[in-house]
Amino acid sequence: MLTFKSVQNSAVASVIGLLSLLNAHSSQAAVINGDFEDGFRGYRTIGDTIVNTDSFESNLGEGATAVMSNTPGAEVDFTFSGNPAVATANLEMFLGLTIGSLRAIATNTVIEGSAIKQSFYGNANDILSFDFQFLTDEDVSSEFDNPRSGFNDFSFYTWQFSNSPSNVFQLADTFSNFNNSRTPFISETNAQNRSFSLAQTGYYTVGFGVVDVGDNSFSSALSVDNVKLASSEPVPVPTSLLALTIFSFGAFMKRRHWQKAK
Ligand SMILES: [Ca+2]
Ligand SMILES: [Ca+2]
Ligand SMILES: [Ca+2]
Repeated sequence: MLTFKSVQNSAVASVIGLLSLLNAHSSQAAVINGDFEDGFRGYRTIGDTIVNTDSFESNLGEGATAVMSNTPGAEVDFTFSGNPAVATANLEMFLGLTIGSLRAIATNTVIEGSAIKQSFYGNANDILSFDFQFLTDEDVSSEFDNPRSGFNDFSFYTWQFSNSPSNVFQLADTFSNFNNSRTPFISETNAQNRSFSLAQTGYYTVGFGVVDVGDNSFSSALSVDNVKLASSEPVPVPTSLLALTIFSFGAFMKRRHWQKAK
């Protein structure tokens, strides 16, 4: 039997239902903890990775930044996290890359490295963007030895749609433009921004990493911050949901009026 109370409850339930649906949609279509202010919450990591707060001064981003490094090196038995960089094949498997993908964009054999990744739900045409900086102890200046392709450490990002093979793109290598660094590394690039557009709607995994090339010495690192997913257009509310809510409110008001008249 329809009572004032039951109509009222159904109207309230519809609104709550609509709000929770909208909320579920917006939290899915987002990157979690993109500014790393909550450590590595929302990410998976492999190798030597830390969330840097103030242990070394970086001009990248604000507050905490993610740092991946290919330490240790043969010359210094040191890692930032206590976990050493991993072999290239392990890195490729972690990132969903086919074996040999990193060698294919390198100037020599890829030895070892570290990475982080996060999976998220995105809509077609959403833009994923992030800030990054590449740091290295390799020779990068023409005043010294010049960068050498045999030891051309590099940083990269990956994206993977659903279970398809991952795609890898280089961010910076030892042939990039460098400044002296105040971090534990000798040289650093400027902070830069990179973005890419999602081709289709669904689950994606974005990854960031750095590798040693040629040998396992003279370390490099990739620092990342402000990972963001921006919608190219507002999420439309399904018309059937709106209609249901309006109908429920209508029924509620009508019933109320009828009860008053009685
Ligand atoms: Ca940050
Ligand atoms: Ca190394
Ligand atoms: Ca190196």
